[in-house]
Order: sequence, then C-alpha cells, then structure tokens
Amino acid sequence: MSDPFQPTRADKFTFGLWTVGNVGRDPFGEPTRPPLSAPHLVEKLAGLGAYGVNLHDNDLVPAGARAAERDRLVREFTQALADHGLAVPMATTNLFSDPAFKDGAFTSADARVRAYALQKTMLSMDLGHELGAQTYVFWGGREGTEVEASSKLLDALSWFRDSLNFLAEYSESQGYGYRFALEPKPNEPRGDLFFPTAGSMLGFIATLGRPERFGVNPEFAHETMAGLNFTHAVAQVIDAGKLFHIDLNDQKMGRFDQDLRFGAENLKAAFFLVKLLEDSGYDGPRHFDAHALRTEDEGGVWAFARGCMRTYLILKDKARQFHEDPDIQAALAAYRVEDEELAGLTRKFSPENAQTLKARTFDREMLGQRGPGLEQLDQLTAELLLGVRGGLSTRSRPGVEVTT
Ligand code: GCO
Ligand code: MN
Ligand code: MN
Repeated sequence: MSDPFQPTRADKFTFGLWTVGNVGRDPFGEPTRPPLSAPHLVEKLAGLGAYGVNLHDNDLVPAGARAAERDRLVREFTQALADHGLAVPMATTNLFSDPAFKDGAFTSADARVRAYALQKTMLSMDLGHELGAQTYVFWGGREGTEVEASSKLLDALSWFRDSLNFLAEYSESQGYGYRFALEPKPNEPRGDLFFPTAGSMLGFIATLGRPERFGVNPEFAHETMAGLNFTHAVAQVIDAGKLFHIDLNDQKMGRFDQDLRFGAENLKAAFFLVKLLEDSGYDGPRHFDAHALRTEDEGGVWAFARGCMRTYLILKDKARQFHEDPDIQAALAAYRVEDEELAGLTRKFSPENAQTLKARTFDREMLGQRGPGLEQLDQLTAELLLGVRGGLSTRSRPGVEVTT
C-alpha cells in the first residue's frame, strides 16, 4: 500500500540550505547541532521527496573564501544536485550577518556599505544563475531602524529603489532573466523593518523601473507576528498577479520569530492557506523557510522536514474533500445569493444603470434579517479537519483500505 502523503518532485517542495542546515543557535544559546555539508543536505532532501533547495550566497560559500575554495564548494554542490536530481529554483543574498550591514545594506546611511551591498548581490546573482535559479529573493533583514532620529526614512526608500532598479538592469544586461521576489517582515532583527507587510511591498513594486520583473515572497510567520491574517495577504498578492514565491512555516502571534514547522501551531489557518494556493492554480515552489526546534538532533531535523511536506499534502487532501463534501457545498451555495438582474446593473457603470439603481427599492430589513449559515459552515469545516466527516476520503476513515 503506497503512502498517499509521500511527497514527489511534482509537489515542488523546497527548503533552504539555511533551514535544514540550521544548527540551533539562538540569541541566548550556542549551537546544539553540528553543521551539515551542503551535499549531505541535498542527498537527504532528495531522499525525502523534495524538489529543490534554495540558498544564500554564504550558505554555500563562506564570506571571504578564496576563488579556489568557492569553485570546489560550488562543484561539489552541483555534483550532489545532479546525482540526486534536485533543482535550485531560488537564490538570495545574505545582507544581514556581516557587521558591515549592521545599520542596513541597500538602506545604510553609509554610501560605501550601499555600494558593497550591490557588489555582493551581483556576485550572488552570478552564483544563483550558475546553479540554475530563476527567482531571486530580496529579504531586507537589516533594512530598518531603531532610532527615528536617524532621519533617513524617505532617503532609505529611494536608496532601496535605486538598488533594486540597478540590480534588475544588471539581470537584464547579463541575460539572467531573474524574477525578483520581495519579502516583507514587520520587525526582527531590526526594531522596525521597512516594508512590513505584503501590501506595502505591492505598493512599492509599482514605483520600480521594471515592475513586471518584481513580485512578492510572503511568509506565514511574518504577517502572523504582526497579528495579521496571512491568507488574506496572500490572496491580495495573488490578485495582483505577484505571487512569485512563498515562504511557509508557522508562528504564534505576537512572539519572537519562531520559524516553526509548517502547521505546527495554526492548523486551521494553514488549511485555508493551502486551499487558497491550490484553488488559485499557483504553480511555483512551496518553500519551507523554517527550522527544527533547538532541542532536536539531526533525526529531528529530518522529522521536521518530512512533517512540513506531509502536513501540506494532508491539508491539500482536506481541501479536495472540502470541495467534494455535499453538506459543505450546500452550505456554501446557500451562503451566496446571486441575482442576475442586479448583477447586470452593478457589473459596469453606465448613466442608465446608475439611474435604474438609484430608483430601485430595497427591502433593507429583510436583508438584515437573513442568516447566512456561517456557524454551520465553520463547524462542518472543523469536523472535516478533525477527520470525523465520513464517506468522503478513504484516507481519513479508520479500517478502510487506501486505494491510490
Ligand atoms: C527571516 C527571513 C529569511 C529570508 C531568507 C531568504 O525571517 O529570517 O524569513 O529566512 O526568507 O533570508 O531571503
Ligand atoms: Mn522569516
Ligand atoms: Mn523568509
């Protein structure tokens, strides 16, 4: 009997080298796990059914490495990718670890740091292209402030814009054809980061020289830290045609940045996110930007990685059940009220439509009295998620043979 939740390459699950390679360091404690080599991570991820692996420049090549060392590391990594059939769909730059970036990279008040950040990013884009990456992520880890008296807000926004415009032109001139995905985060490691939400990134993209080259890389934990509804944010990004990449993980609201296993904390929110992604036809990578708990050894790291993918696939199957459940579909059909005549009037403005609509009498009291049935719909969904709605999926019913 095959495992219906065993991931395959077609599921497009990816992990960062920095995620499964996380050594368990936190602001209060030293690493709890030894570092694992990039080829080893590739081999293990491929064995679990992942599709690809993403990286920051310095996940593979330490800052300051000599050319020969860089070439050896890249060669060994490339060989492992070929041996195990893993892709590198996305690359990015570490613009946050080096003390040079302590007060920002593209938004540093020091022009020399801004220039160095551009140089480092171009080199990292060269590396990403060499590895086959087509998406390039910008997460401005140090792009922010603690001290408003620094008075650089408006300048910082235009320095950031100039840098992105410069790098988009570099990508074109090199023939790299990157699609850039901007990743918002409200805070951490800076007290306040610029571009705190997906919506702020969408607004900013419209001001760039090549807006069509730029999209968003929203992250579950980032909106959740700020108490926002991540699924709503993703819907807005999809609506704008800008979902270029996505970072999946989990997080308790209002806490430090936890990077928990996907579905570890907010299963219901994770379900609606998976349902949205699947319903929308999003066909990009499902990237897990999370890491195993600091308590874990290497076995825990692979339990974490397997768990992220399994939970996604289980929730994807729940989304299928949601669409096939006759009671849920009946509740949804009752919830929506369609009216062809009114739709004809409201779909598009015309002076006649406006006049007809203004002259129309509505039964306001009746509209306010209608019960839309949302309690029932939500309870049906809860029971589906809890696995007690029978007759729908052989997978969720004990004692029934799985036939896939
Ligand atoms: C974080 C971010 C990062 C970025 C990564 C890719 O909170 O630290 O999510 O993990 O996603 O640097 O750019
Ligand atoms: Mn994050
Ligand atoms: Mn991220």
